[in-house]
This record gives sequence, C-alpha cells and structure tokens, in this order.
Amino acid sequence: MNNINPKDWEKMLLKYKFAKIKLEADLEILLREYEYNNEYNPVEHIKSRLKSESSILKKLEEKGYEQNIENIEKHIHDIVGFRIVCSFLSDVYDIVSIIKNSKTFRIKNESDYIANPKDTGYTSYHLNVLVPVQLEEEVEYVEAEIQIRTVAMDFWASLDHKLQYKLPKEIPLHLQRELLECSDEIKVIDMKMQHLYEVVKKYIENK
Ligand code: 0O2
Repeated sequence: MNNINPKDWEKMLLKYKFAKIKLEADLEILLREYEYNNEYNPVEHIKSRLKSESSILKKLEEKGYEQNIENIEKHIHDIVGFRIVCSFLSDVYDIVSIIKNSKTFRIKNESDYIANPKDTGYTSYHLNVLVPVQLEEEVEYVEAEIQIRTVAMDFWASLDHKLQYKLPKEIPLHLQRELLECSDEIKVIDMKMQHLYEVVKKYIENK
C-alpha cells in the first residue's frame, strides 16, 4: 500500500517515536514544576499518539503530495500528537506560556483557534514545536503538534470527530449549523466557569 522503502519508513518512524518519548518527559517535568511552584495543577489529562501509517498516507494524498519521506516530513505536521486538556480557559493560556517560555523546544508555529475558531466551530490552541532528539551522530529537531484545550472544548471536538467518521460524506448543513451553535454554547460555559474560578480564587485568597 505504500511504495516507500520499508527501511527508510522504519527509520523515519523511529525518529518520531523518540520525539514522542522526549516530549512526554519534558512536558511532565515542566508541568510538575509548575504544579509545585503554584500549588495548582492546571491539567485534567494528557493524551498522546503517533499517527498511524494509513493516516499519514491518507493525509498526504488529501494534500496532493507524492508518497515519499521528504514530503511526509515537510507536509505532515502531526505525526507526533499531544493533547493537553485543562479545566479553565486561563489554564490553556498558562500552559501555552509554560511551553513557549521553555528553552527545551523551538516553536515552529502556533494557532489560537480559541480567539479565532475554525469555520466548523472547532476551538483549541495549537502549538507546533520542534523537539530536540539526540541521535547517534547529531541532534535532530523533530516536529510535534500539541493541542491545548478545556474539557468543554474537548467534549465538543470528540463528538464532532465521531460524527465526521460516522457520516458517509459531508456533514449535512443543518447539522453543521447545530454543531456551530453547540460550540457557541460551550464558549459561554467556559467563560462562566472561568468567572466562577476567579471568584473562588479571590475568596480563598481573602479568607
Ligand atoms: P486527527 O484525526 O485528529 O489527527 P494540517 O491538517 O495539520 O496539515 P492545519 O489544517 O493547519 O493543517 O492543521 P491544524 O488546523 O493546526 O490541525 C488539524 C488538527 O486539528 C486535526 O487533525 C484535528 O485534530 C484538529 N481539528 C481541526 N479542525 C477540526 C474540526 O473541525 N473538528 C475536530 N474534531 N477537530 C479538528 P487531523 O489530522 O485532521 O485529524
């Protein structure tokens, strides 16, 4: 199904596997230290995955590129994917700052789909980082995508994802509209929760 030399494919995937291991460890350290310094853990849960061979090739085909290692490395930005789900809106931006201020990674690209949601209603903060991976002969910077979002945004995105896979082709227009409405409602809930969080925080500080 794939006409790339199996040895080259394996070598490429190994590099991304190393990047995933490295990023997992570095994020754990950064977030644990933040928790220690602030006596607060902003993270609800973290998920990570390596994109499957078939998904990599499907995405490459959808983007219209020929199947080769060079095109994969250049055009597929989420072979290593992390999702950090947090409680409140402010947690999302705090985590973005923690990662951006870290000297460990290079930031390749960032998209604030919370300030600028996608047309579908999708919201999340995306950071594409370059993870330094020590190989035998050199350090290589390997790309990974980190999606940072609240529990509410995650709820919307996972249901939307399920619908996209369940429906045969395009999501019908009326469903797209309803999904957009749900996304707006979720935005309001996130803002209300943020307000509650700040009220409780002030209350505790003044006690
Ligand atoms: P999967 O199955 O989650 O991996 P790119 O697609 O990365 O080449 P783009 O469009 O600039 O280019 O990437 P973007 O928008 O930074 O990230 C795309 C990823 O965001 C998707 O990956 C999804 O994970 C998520 N995403 C974007 N839009 C939507 C949406 O409308 N609904 C949901 N549920 N998720 C979305 P994949 O590979 O498309 O899918």
